[in-house]
Amino acid sequence: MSALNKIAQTLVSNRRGILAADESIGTMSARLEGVGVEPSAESRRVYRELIVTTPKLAESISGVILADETFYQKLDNGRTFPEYLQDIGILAGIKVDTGAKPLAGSPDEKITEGLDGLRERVADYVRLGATFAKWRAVITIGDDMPSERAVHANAHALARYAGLCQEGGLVPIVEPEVLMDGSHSLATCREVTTSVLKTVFAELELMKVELDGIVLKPNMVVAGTGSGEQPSVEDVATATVESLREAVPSSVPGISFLSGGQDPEVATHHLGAMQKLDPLPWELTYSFGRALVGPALEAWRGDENNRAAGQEALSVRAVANAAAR
Ligand code: 5MM
Repeated sequence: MSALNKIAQTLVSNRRGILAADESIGTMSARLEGVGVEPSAESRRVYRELIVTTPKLAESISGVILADETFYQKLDNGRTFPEYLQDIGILAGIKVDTGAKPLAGSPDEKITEGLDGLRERVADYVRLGATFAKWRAVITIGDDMPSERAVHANAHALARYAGLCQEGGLVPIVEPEVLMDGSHSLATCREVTTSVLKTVFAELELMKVELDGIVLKPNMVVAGTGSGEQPSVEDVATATVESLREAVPSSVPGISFLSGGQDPEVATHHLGAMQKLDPLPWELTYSFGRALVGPALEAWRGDENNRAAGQEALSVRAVANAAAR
C-alpha cells in the first residue's frame, strides 16, 4: 500500500467522513454575520476552535479541511489547528485553491484558480502537518451551460492540482461540484455529472495521477432547486450511484460527497440509501460543509453560553452520517 493510498483509505474508511471547514474568509465572514457575529480573524478562529474541540469528533470524522487562515492559527491551548487535529486522531487537510473566478469567454461560468506557486505551498503545508488537500471546481447548469471549455478547463486544473499534490506527498481531494442552482431536472443533473466526471478522470489519467491515492468529492445527483421536481431519496441515491458507476474507476478508494446546500437530514438520508445499492466498488462517505456545521452555527450564534449546544448540534449530524454509512 503506498503512503498516499494509506492516507486516502484512512479518510474514507471505518464509517468516518470528512468535515469541510475550509470556507474562504469571505464565505466564513458572511456565515458569521448571518448569525449575528462580527466577522474577524479572531471570531473565525473561535468558531473553528468550537468545531474541532467537539467531544468525540474523531469517532465520526477522519479529516478536517482547513482554510489557509485557520491552518496558521492556534487554539487556546497553544497548538496550531493541524497539530491539535493530529493529537486527537484526525487528519489535517488544506484547501489550496484560491477561488472560482469568471471564465474568459464565458462570464457566467467559473474557473478555479490557484496553480501558481502550488508546488512550494504544498511543501510548506506538508512541513506543517497537512496530509491531504482540496480543490473545488464549480460547474453551472443553465442555457448552453456547462460549456465544453468550462468543463475542460476545470478538469485540466483539477488534474494539474492533483498531480502537484501527489508529487509533494498530499492526497488530493478532487472536487468537481455541479451546482444545484437552476431549473434542471434530475435526469439533466445525472447527464452533466456523468460527463463532467468522465472528463475529470480522462485529465487525471493524462496527468499520471495515481487514482488509488485520491478521494473524489462530487455532488449527489439531485434536481435543480428551481425545477419544482422532488425526486425520492431512493431516486437520488440510484441516479447518483449509476452516474458514479459509469464514470469513476474502481481503483479510486473512496468517494466523499459534498452536501451542496441540501437540507442536512436529507443529505444524510441520501447517503444512507446509497449504501444499500450493493455492490459498490468504492467507499461512499461524506465531506459535508454546511450539512455538518450549519446547525452548529445556528445553535451557537456567537454566544459562549451556547458553546456546548453548538458542539452538540455538530455531534448529532456527524454521528447520524457515520450511522448512515
Ligand atoms: C466549506 O466550504 C468550502 C469552501 O467554500 P468557499 O471557498 O466558496 O468559501 C466548499 O468548497 C465546501 O467544501 C464544498 O462546497 C462542500 O461544502 P457543502 O456545504 O456543499 O457540503
